[in-house]
Amino acid sequence: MAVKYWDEKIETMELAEMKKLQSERLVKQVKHVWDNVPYYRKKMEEKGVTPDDIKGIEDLHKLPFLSKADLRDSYPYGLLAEPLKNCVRIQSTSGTTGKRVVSFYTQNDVDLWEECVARAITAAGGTDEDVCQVAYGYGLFTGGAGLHGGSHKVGCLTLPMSSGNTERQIQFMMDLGSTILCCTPSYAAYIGETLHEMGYTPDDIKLKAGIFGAEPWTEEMRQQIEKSLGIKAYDIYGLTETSGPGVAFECEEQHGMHINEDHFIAEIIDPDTGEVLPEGSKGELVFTSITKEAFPLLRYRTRDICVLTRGKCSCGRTLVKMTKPMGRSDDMLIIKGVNVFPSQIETVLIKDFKATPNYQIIVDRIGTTDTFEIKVELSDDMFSDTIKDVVTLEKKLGADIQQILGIKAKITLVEPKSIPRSEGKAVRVIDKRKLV
Ligand code: DLL
Repeated sequence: MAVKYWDEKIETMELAEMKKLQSERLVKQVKHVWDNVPYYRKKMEEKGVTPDDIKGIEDLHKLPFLSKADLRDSYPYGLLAEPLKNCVRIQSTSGTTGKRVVSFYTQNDVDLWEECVARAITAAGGTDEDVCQVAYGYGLFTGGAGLHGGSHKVGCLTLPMSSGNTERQIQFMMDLGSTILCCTPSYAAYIGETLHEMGYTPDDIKLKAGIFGAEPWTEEMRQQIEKSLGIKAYDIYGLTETSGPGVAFECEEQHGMHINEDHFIAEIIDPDTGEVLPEGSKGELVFTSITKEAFPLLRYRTRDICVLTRGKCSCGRTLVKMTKPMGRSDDMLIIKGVNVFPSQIETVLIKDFKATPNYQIIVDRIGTTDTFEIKVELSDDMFSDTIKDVVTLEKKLGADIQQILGIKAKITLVEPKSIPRSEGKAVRVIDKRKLV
């Protein structure tokens, strides 16, 4: 029988009790950071705060924020709170711009990270009877290591596939009877596509669930993946700075992700002013790690925009929920003065046009004018040799995008399979303006 929770006591804890636990851990953590991280201590001193001022979570707002710029300034060891001899692992971002984010772990940090991921796998219906295929990239990226560790913790038979070699993924999936697939949603869509191309249907595989994250994906994309693989697709969220995947996870309700609040205190702030916003407001997500030993970031600005909601979920968990990130406060596109979130475009493409989730948004600037092009890959069904059909479809798509965004985009329909597939995070946006 499926087990409902990995850690029932924590996952269903009453709010008052959770706040008490968070307060105790926060007080301890602030002292740990003050004593061991001169970089953050200086920031606290500049703000006139000492550990004595932090008596519980009600004082959290007094602490200074940390941002990616701080991580860059203190790269690589400046925010480390433990002697190197106590650290057993690093993981890092795939960052293509600036310096990479490097996160450090003690053995205890690794254990707690795996606990968080184990909760996510359990919430997706995973038990020690499952065969869990991990197709996130292994190596420095936290996806492979995180899901791998969580899968072991749950006791699943773990297939450390890493990403890539899609036909072999499918072969293993069939031969070994994988029941859970973990990878980025774009890679899951590609695996689904390849499965069908190889002449199989979901009936030929045993998959029942997928745990997908690391990049934005829409409800429409969820439905497509669920259909092509015959599974329930669950979202998982996290970032290298806070260990990796498993900061938040979806449950059977598939409506928002529960945050592992006993390890991470979440706040929503106004990204422009830094003011803490009331529950239910849309704003930038900020995390404070209250149990990490080696790399305990306090009030770290994620740049992810979302909404937090509290209230008992139908799954019985009381952990606060975050919506899917709705974009980022730093890379939301502003095209011709209009704020554009790639997810809005994806919704039109998939929901209204049943297009494949393969598209690219290309933004450029000629003189002082922004150009905005969306390349959309046709599915085999939509593909037509008649120029007239293609033009009609381009026009219709263009009109719908304009209605949603308020600005015009040049729509270019391209042949099936002509947009490069991703085995990791998909590259959806090419903003050439940044290169100038
Ligand atoms: O992507 C960790 C991860 C691995 C999460 C596997 C889930 C599964 P980073 O490479 O540091 O870490 O990227 C973190 O990715 O700030 C979000 O903007 C984005 N992100 C992560 N999960 C989701 C998600 C990993 N479920 C950044 N939905 C974060 C939307 C996500 N965006």
